[in-house]
Amino acid sequence: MGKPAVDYALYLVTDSSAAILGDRSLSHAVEASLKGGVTIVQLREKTADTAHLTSVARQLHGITRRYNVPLLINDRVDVALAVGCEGVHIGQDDMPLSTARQLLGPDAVIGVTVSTVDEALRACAGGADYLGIGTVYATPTKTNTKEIIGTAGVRHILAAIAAAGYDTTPTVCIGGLNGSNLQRVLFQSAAPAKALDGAAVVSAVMAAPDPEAAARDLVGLVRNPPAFQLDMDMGKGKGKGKGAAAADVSSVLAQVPAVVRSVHDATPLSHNMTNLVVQNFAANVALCMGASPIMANYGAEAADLCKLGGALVVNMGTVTAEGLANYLTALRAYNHAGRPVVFDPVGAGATSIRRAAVKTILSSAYLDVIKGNEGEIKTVFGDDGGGEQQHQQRGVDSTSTLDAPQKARLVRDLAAREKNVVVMTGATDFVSDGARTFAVDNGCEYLGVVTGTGCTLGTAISAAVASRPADRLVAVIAAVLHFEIAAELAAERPEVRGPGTFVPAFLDELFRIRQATARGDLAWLARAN
Ligand code: 3NM
Repeated sequence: MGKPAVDYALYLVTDSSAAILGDRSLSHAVEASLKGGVTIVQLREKTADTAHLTSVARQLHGITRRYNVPLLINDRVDVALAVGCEGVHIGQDDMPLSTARQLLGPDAVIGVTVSTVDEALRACAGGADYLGIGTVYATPTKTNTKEIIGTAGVRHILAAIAAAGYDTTPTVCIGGLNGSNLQRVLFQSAAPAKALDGAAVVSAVMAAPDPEAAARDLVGLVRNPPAFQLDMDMGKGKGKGKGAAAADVSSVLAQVPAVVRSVHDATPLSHNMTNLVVQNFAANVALCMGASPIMANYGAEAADLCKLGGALVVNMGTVTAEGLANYLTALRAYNHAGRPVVFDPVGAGATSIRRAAVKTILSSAYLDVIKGNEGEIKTVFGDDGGGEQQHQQRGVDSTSTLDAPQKARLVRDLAAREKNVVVMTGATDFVSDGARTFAVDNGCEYLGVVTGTGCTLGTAISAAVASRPADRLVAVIAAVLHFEIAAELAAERPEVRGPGTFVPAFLDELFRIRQATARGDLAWLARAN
C-alpha cells in the first residue's frame, strides 16, 4: 500500500459542538466540504465516548474514501486502528509520536501540533508526516490554546525547521483562519526557505451556512497568490541603515525623480480615511504633489474607489467603533484589488481601544506601508500576538527613546515580520522593507510644531506607492524626500517666520519640487541626506 500522497492545501478539522455545527449533520457537512475541495479531514471530537467516536469515524471514512481524501483521527490511535483510516493527529499532550508510530506502522499519516521551534524540531526528528502550526490567532473554537503565535511565530518555526534540514516536511497552520485573512497569513508566514503547504480550519467551513461553497472559496484562496503579492518586488539589496552600501543609496536616489514624476504624470488617487484635524491639509499636500485626493471615510465606497488605480491611507487619528469597521471594509477591498494601503497608527499606544484597533487591523488586512513615530511603531511591533522578536520590546515604555541602531533594527524587524515597508518618523526617519534599511535626515523643526505634518506624510506616501507599487521602498523614500526637502526649502524662505507662515510656503515648495522634477531640474535632490 505505502503511505498515501497527501495534499495539505485545505485541511478540515471537524467540530460537532452546537456552537459550530448547530443542529446540522456532521457527515453532511463533511461531504459538502469534500465536494467543495477540502483535501484532508481530521475527525476531532474531544468529548465523544469511544463507541460513538468509532462509529462516526467509520461513517466519515466511508465518505472521505469516495473522494480519495485521507481521514485522520485526533488523538485516538485506537479509533484510527479500529476503522483502518489513514492516520492520526496528535497534540503535545497526547500519546508520544514514537508510540503512535509503533502502533500504526510506517504507512500511517501522523501529524503533530506544534507552537514552538523546539516542538517542531522534535516532531520533525521523530518522523512526523506533517506539522500543524498554531495557534495563529485567538479563536473561540479552541479556547485552551497554549500560545497565540501570529504570523511571525509561524514564520520563525518554518525558518527553523528549514535550517535544520526539514524543508520537505509539510506544514499547515491553524487558528482563526478564514476567507478574509487566509491569503495574507500564508503570505506573511512564509520564510525565505519554506512556505506553508496549506491551512487548517474548523469554523470557516464547519460553521459556514454552505460548507461546500466555503471550502471552494478557501481552497481557491490557498492555491492562488493574493492580489497584493503579484508584481511585488521586495528588493534584494543588503542596505543596513546609515551603513547602507553606497551603491544602494545611490541606486535608490537615482530612482526618486521617476517616482516624483510619475505622481505628477499619473495623478493617482489618494484615498484618505483620516482624522478631522488634517483632512484639508492632507488634501492640499496630495494636490501639490500631483495626486488626486479623496476624503472618503465610508468603507463601502472603497469597493469602487479601489478600482481607480490609487492607494488608500488609513489614519486612525480619530478612531471610533464605526470608523474601525469602515477601515476594515476598505482595507479588504484594497487588498482584494491588489492596490496599496498605508497604515498610520496614530496614537497607537495611547489607549487600550487604540491598541486593540491596531491588533484588529494587523490581523485583518495586509498593510503595504506602516508609518508612525517611535512610540507608534513600538506598539505595532508588540501587538501581533507574539513572534520571534517580541521580547526586544518588553520593558520599553512608549516614552523612552531608542538609539539610531535600535530604531533601524525595529523598523527592519517589523517590516520583515509584516513583509511590507515600515517608516519610523523622527528627527531622523528610518525606512525599511526588511532587507534594505535607510535613514533619512532631511526635514525641519517646523514639521514638529504644525498639526498634521506626520499624517500628511502618510498621504504623500500613498501618492507615491500608488504610482510605484512594484517597489514600495523606493516609492516611500521618494515621498519622504519630496516632503522633507520641501519643508527645508520652505523654512529657509525669507517670509517664513514661524509655523504659521511655514505652512503655505511648504505647500508651495511641494508644488515647486514636483514642477521642477517634471522639467528635469533635480537640484532639490542634492539636499537628500
Ligand atoms: N487546534 P478555527 S486552534 C483545533 O492551535 C484547533 O492547535 C488549534 O478553529 C491549535 O479554524 C484550533 O475555527 C481551532 O479558528 C481552530
